[in-house]
Amino acid sequence: MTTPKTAAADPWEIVFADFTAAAGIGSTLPENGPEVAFAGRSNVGKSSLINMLTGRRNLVRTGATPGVTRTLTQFAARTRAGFSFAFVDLPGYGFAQRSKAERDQWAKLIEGYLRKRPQLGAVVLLVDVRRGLEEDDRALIDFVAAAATSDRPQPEVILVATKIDKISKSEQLKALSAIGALTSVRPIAASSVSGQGKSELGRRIATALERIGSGSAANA
Ligand SMILES: Nc1nc2c(ncn2[C@@H]2O[C@H](COP(=O)(O)OP(=O)(O)OP(=O)(O)O)[C@@H](O)[C@H]2O)c(=O)[nH]1
Ligand SMILES: [Mg+2]
Repeated sequence: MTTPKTAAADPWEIVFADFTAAAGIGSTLPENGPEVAFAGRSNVGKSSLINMLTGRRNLVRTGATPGVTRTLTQFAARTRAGFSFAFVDLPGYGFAQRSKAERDQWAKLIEGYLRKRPQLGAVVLLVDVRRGLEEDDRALIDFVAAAATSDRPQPEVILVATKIDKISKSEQLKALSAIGALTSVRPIAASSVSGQGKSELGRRIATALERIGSGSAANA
């Protein structure tokens, strides 16, 4: 695998990104081409990673308090190579302080989306490198696999071990191989603070979405 040496040469770099819509239960996101959703525990850094990838520090609201993202939030994006697609930021799971009613609402919103979105080509699943893959994360992987239908093949799950800046190099190697041992997919090590993983993740997303074809006129 060759990694482009300069950002300017990177065809997967996102050169445009903008908010398009938010949806809750009972509303649907508009169609803005092939879609990639960002999933993971509350506070793991989903919204921060979208900001990092798009090079827009405040495109998506982030915060130290878990539960910041409460709706499905969609952003239109375009790569340097001219590929148009959409990001969807999902509310996080595993936020214990929430009431059962709130957790049920969450499940309904996310599961409805994952099950019914034909243009969903990839799910970026974030895990905190220090916590690894937990039960909720495995449940999400299983849910995505089970939601495949004849109309829609299973979206590709791209695993990201994030907040890698928080641990030393030797701890990183240990943590990444522990995560790798639990799944068949190799995690991408990333940090929204240092920008590590940006190019690899951009390439993986664009490749997965290009495979499902062009959902928007811009890609035709
Ligand atoms: N050190 C470090 N901090 C990070 C990183 N990514 C996110 N954070 C911090 O983690 C906190 C949560 O980040 P968010 O991006 O809001 O997390 P989220 O997954 O969108 O959270 P919810 O919307 O609540 O599900 C914020 O304080 C971020 O600044 C990272 O790569 N490194
Ligand atoms: Mg968020």
